[in-house]
Amino acid sequence: MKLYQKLRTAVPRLVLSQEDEEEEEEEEEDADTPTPTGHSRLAPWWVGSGLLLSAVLLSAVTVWVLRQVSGGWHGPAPPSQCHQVPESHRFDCYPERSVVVTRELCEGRGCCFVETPPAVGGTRGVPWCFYPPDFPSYALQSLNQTALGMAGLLVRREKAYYPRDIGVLRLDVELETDTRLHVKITDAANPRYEVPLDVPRAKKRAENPIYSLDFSKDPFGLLLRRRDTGTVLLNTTVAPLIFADQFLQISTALPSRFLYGLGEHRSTLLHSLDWSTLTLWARDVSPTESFNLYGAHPFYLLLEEGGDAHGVFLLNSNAMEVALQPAPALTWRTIGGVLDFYIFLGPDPNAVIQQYQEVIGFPAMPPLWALGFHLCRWGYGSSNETWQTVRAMRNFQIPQDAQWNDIDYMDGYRDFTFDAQKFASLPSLVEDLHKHGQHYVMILDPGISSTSPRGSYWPFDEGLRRGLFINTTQGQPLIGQVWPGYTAFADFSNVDTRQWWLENLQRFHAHVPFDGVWIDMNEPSNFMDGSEEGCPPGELDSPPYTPAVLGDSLSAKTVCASAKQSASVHYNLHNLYGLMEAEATASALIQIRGKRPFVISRSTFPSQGRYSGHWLGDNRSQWKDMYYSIPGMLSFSLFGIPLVGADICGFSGSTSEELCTRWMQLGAFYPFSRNHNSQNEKAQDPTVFSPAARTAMKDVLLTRYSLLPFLYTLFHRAHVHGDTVARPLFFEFPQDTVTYGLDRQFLWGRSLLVTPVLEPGVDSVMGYFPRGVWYDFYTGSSVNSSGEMLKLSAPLEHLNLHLREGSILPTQKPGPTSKASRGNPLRLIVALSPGATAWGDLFWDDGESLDTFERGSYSYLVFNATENVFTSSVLHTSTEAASTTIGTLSIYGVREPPHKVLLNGQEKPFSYLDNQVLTVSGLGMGLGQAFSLQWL
Ligand SMILES: *[C@@H]1O[C@H](CO)[C@@H](O)[C@H](O)[C@H]1NC(C)=O
Ligand SMILES: *[C@@H]1O[C@H](CO)[C@@H](O)[C@H](O)[C@H]1NC(C)=O
Ligand SMILES: *[C@@H]1O[C@H](CO)[C@@H](O)[C@H](O)[C@H]1NC(C)=O
Ligand SMILES: *[C@@H]1O[C@H](CO)[C@@H](O)[C@H](O)[C@H]1NC(C)=O
Ligand SMILES: *[C@@H]1O[C@H](CO)[C@@H](O)[C@H](O)[C@H]1NC(C)=O
Ligand SMILES: CC(=O)N[C@H]1CO[C@H](CO)[C@@H](O)[C@@H]1O
Repeated sequence: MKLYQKLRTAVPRLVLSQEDEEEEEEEEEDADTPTPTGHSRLAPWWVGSGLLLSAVLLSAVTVWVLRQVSGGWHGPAPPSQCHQVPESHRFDCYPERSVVVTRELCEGRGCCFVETPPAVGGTRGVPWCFYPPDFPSYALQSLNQTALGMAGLLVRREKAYYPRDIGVLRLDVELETDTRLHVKITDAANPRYEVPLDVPRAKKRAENPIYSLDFSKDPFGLLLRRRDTGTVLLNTTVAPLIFADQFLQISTALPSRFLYGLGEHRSTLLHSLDWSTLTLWARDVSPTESFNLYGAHPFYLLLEEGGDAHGVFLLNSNAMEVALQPAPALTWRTIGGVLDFYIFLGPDPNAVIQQYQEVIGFPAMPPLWALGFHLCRWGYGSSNETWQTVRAMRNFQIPQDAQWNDIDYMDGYRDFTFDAQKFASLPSLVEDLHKHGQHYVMILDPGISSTSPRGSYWPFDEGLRRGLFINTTQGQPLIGQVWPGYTAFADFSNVDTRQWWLENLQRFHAHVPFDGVWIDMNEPSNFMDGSEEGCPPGELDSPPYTPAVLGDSLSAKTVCASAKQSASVHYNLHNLYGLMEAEATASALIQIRGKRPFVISRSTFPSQGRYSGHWLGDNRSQWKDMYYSIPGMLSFSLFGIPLVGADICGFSGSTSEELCTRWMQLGAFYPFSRNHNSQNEKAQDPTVFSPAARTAMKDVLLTRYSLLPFLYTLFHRAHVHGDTVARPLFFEFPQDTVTYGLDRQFLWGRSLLVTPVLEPGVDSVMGYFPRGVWYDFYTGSSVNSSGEMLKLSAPLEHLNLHLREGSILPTQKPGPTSKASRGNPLRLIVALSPGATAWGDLFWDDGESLDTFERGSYSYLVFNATENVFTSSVLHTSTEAASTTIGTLSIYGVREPPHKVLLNGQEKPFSYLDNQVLTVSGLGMGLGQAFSLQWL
C-alpha cells in the first residue's frame, strides 16, 4: 500500500486542452513520480489554492499535510467495530473485480474484512471487505450562504487509497426550485472535466422548497428530507465520500426499496437491491442481464412509503457503476468528472420525470409519420426485394408509414453510398414511397471507411482533410474496424464535424431523398478492442479502478479511452457519442428537409430525447425478450426518450407465427413501432404469415392507427410538459403498492391499459386492474375492480386494451398510412367515471412542420363530460383544423338509456346498447368548432 501513503498532487488530468496534451502523454503510471512543476496548473494544489483559503482552513490543510508526510495512514480497523456493522450496511471497500480480496489487501485500505457465505444467483453478495464506521472521510468547513444556496469546503485529513486523492473539495448547493435541489462537489483548486450539456440555471433561490437540507460536518454528509412527511431521501453519511482524480464515490441510504431507472440495462422495471451492480458505459452487445448496454442514464426514480416519489440525476458522463444493497442503500462510483447531482422532489412520479426533463430538456415533437408502423430487415437482397415487401403490405392493406434499409443498401457497407447494382432502383423506391404518403429511413454508422482509394470516397478524404476524426494519442486518426473494414470515427464533439456530416447527408439526399436516419453502432462500436494497434499504456486506458464493464476494459469493443476528441478525451466523452451524433443528425435533417427530423439512435445519454428516439437493440426472437421489451420501454420513458420500442418479432433467431403475432400486438403499442429482423432469418413481416396471423397483425395495426390522434397528443404533452407516453402503472396509482412491481402491463398516458400475452400456448392472460371502473376498449363493457388480478380472455387474434374511467380518447378511422388517416373523421371515446365525468384532450397540427406549437400553428381541444353533458372546448386553433371533423361520440358507462340526445341544442339520432354504450354519429363538427352534446 505504499503508493497511497505518499502525498500526490491533484492534477486536473481530465481537462484536456490543446496545450496540455503533451503532458498527458507523458504522465506515467507510477504514482510516486513527481509531477513536472513549472506549469502553474501542475503545482502542488495547496500552493495555488492556499491563497484562496481562509487562514483557519489553511492551518487545517497544513495539519493534514503534516500527518500525511509523517506517514499517518489509517491502520486496520478494530475487529469489534467491524462485526457491529450489519451485513446489509456493509459498503464495499474493495469493488475491484479483477482481484480476489484478501484480509491483507482489505486491511491495507483500512477496511474491515469479514467473510460471509457466498451469494447465490450470480451477484457478489455481502462484501467481505467494507468500511468501518470511522473510516476517514471529508469534513465540512467554511459553509457560506450564496445567492442560490450555500457553498462550502470539504477537507480530508487522511488520504484515501486511490492515486491523486483530492484533499480539498468545493461543495455548492443550490435550491433551484421548490422541488429541485442541485448539489455539486468538485476539486476546490483545479477545474475538472464536466459534461458539456446545456442545463438551465436558476436565477433566484427557491422560496418555499418542499425539502430541507442538513449537513453532517464531520464526517461530511448530506441529509435531505421531504418536509411534509419528514422522509429522509438522502443520507450520505452511511459510507465515506471518496474523491480521487479517477475514483469518485458517494453512498446514500434510500428510504425504500422501490428503485427504478439507471439504464441502459436489461432488467425488470423495479431493480433488485440484493447486491446488484449496474454499470454505465455505452457498449454494443446483445441485451443481456447485468451487462452495460448501449446507453448511459445515471438517473433513478424512487417511490417512498406512502407513494411520494423523488428522482436523482448524476450529471456525469464517465464510466461508472451504481451498487445497490438491501440496507436499502446505493453507491455511485464514477471514474472521472465531478459529482453533480440534481434531485427532484416530485412529489408524484409524473412530476419527478417532468422536473428531470426541465433539466435535460423535453423531448422533440416527432412527425406524425414517426408514429406509424415501420418495417425493416437486415438481409433485403436488393431494393427490388425491399420494394416487393412494400407492395405486399399495400396489397393486403396493412398499415405502413415507413420502409427502412439496414446496411445492405450500401456499397461495401460504406456510409453515404448505395449499391449501384442491387440497389439501383433505390431512388425510384423512395419516390414511390413518397407518392404513397410513405417514408424512407436508412441506417448510418459513425465508422467511416478508411481504405477506399484516395479520391474515390469523399466522406473519408474530406474528413481527413478537415481533421474531423477521433485521433490516437499520437494525433493520427484512430483506426478500428466496423462493417466496411478499417474505419476512422467521426468526432461529433467538433462543430466542424457536424458541418461535414450535413454535407454528406445533403450529397446523399440529392440521390436518395430519405426522410429519417437510423444511427447505429454509435457507442461507438468497434470490432477491435481500442484500435488496430490496441491502446497505449496509461491511466486513461488502464485507470486505477475500472467499473464492472463487460470485457473488463474500457476499450472493449470500442475505441481507446485515451483517444482524442475535440471537446476532451474519449475517456470522458464515450457515453456522449450517440447523443452528439443524434444532435448532428437531427440538425442536418432539419436543414435538408425543413421539417421535423426523425432519428432513431442505439446509444443514448440524458437529453437524447431532444434529438432522437431509441430502439432497444439487437435481441432474439424469444418470448423472454418480448417481455423484457416492456421494462426497457418504460425505463426510457423515465429517461425522457418517449419514442422507443424493441424490434418487433425479435431481431436474431427465428420467430414463430405465434410469437410474432403476440409481438406485433405488443409492438403496436410501442411508441416507436418497428418490425425488424436479422439477415439469414426467415422473413417476419406481416405479409408472410397465414391469413389468420396476418389478419390479426393487420387488425392490431389498424387499432394503433385509430389511436394516432391520442398517441400524437401524448407526444405533444411529452414535448411541452414532459409527460410520459408509455407509462408504468405505478405512475398513475402510486398509492397502490401492487403496481410497484408491474412490468408486464403498461399504460398509454393516464388511461389506456395494455395487457399483452407474453407466453406461448395460452388463450388467456392475467392482468392487474387498479381500483376503479375499466372499460373494454373495443366494446365499452365495463369491469369494476377493487384492485384485482383478473383473468382476461386472449385468443391469438386479440390484444386486451382497457380504458380507465374518467378519460376521453380521440381516435380516428384508420387508413393505410398516417397521412391517409389524417383526413378521416374522429371518433371520441368517452369513458365515464361512476360520477359520470371524464376528461381528455387533442393536439392537432399538419403533422410535420417545425415548431408548430412554438409558432402557434396547431389546434388544441379539451373535452369534458360532466352531468350528462359533453363539451368540446377549442383552446387554440389554426387552419389545419378546418379539414378535420369530429364524426362520432361513443360514451361508455351511460347507466340509463337516454330518451333524447341534443347536439348544440338540436336533437340527434343515437344508439344505446345494453352494455351502457351510447353512440352518436354523423356529428360533422369541425375541429375548430366548440360544441356540446347532452343526453337526457
Ligand atoms: C466563506 O466566506 C469566507 C469569508 O468571506 C471566505 O474566506 C471563504 O473562502 C468562504 N468559503 C467558501 C467556500 O466560499
Ligand atoms: C444517517 O446515517 C447514519 C449512518 O448510518 C445514521 O447514524 C443516522 O441515524 C442517519 N440519519 C438519519 C436522519 O437517518
Ligand atoms: C429491379 O426491377 C427493375 C424493374 O422491374 C428491373 O429493371 C431491374 O433489373 C431489377 N433489378 C434487379 C437488381 O433485380
Ligand atoms: C486529429 O488530427 C488531425 C491531424 O491528423 C488534426 O487536424 C485534428 O485537429 C486532430 N483532432 C483532435 C481532436 O486532436
Ligand atoms: C369540466 O366541466 C366542469 C363543469 O363545467 C368543470 O367544473 C370542470 O372544471 C371541467 N373540467 C375540466 C378539466 O375542464
Ligand atoms: C443475441 C442474444 O443472445 N441476446 C440476449 C437476449 O436476451 C436474452 C435474455 O435476456 C439473453 O440471454 C441473450 O443473450
